[in-house]
Amino acid sequence: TEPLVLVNQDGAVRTLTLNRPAALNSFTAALHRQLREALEAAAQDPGVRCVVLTGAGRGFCAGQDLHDPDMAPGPEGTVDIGAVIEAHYKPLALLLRRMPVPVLARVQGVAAGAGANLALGCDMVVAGRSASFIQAFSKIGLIPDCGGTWLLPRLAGRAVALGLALTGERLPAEEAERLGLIWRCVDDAQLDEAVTALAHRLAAMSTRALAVTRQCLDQAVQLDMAAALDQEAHWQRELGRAHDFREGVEAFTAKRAPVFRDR
Ligand code: T3D
Repeated sequence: TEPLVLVNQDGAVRTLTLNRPAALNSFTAALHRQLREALEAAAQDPGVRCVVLTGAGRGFCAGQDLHDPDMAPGPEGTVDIGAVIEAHYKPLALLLRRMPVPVLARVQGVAAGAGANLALGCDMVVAGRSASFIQAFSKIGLIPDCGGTWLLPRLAGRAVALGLALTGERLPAEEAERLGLIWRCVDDAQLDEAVTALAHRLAAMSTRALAVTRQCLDQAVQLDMAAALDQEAHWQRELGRAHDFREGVEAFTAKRAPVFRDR
């Protein structure tokens, strides 16, 4: 049987492709398991310095598979969605946030429900012009999950976050870029080139510094300024002792390209 996550390695860039195109790459328990395994394998592999997450076919990911047996009502006529969240969406959102390498979402077509928040939970999102993001949850009586309640107000502010989450409206990629939800919207024909170039650029940088940067930014939004400055001092001290800082300065002085290795 076809794997539900395709894994491709190009230099130091590992691309993970959600592979249930007939169901717009919506999540089943099996897809969750394979994606987590693939992310964990990438995290542990020193040859990986950037991960690209994308979807096969015409969509990125339509969120939870609403036809999955996990969604079938139990004896009392209700569905234990909490169990699915605890088992799958929570660990996935945290795993993404803690990856030791930058994670790039390449979004073609629709990213809906948890699929939208999976993309928005990546470090940078590059989307084709025909892509769109849908906080579909309110339409089926749920709230944004897979980190959506945390991500949306931080990415776009309260007014936009609530507008998107309450209406469940389709947000075209161009608008998503304008609102600051994603990094770039590019012409569909340029998507592969743009993602490949950015991924290799990130892969050549100091992986450790990039991972610490994400961690510090995420922490700092919850800190007062003095505490954020303490955090900067702590990590700058750590990174200042590491190989990559010496290499970066040496390369700059010698006017050559740096060769980073800390991860
Ligand atoms: O456990 C929990 O439930 C908690 C977790 C919740 C997290 C969530 O993600 S909740 C939100 C779930 N997702 C949605 O509500 C989105 C549902 N899908 C749609 O609204 C539309 O499909 C799209 C807007 C995403 C795309 O529309 P369109 O017109 O481009 O495509 P389509 O024809 O609707 O879908 C194409 C096929 O994919 C179709 O199958 P078919 O008829 O050709 O055999 C459709 O049923 C299937 N599909 C799309 N989304 C899902 C799906 N199958 C299962 N689950 C889906 N979410």
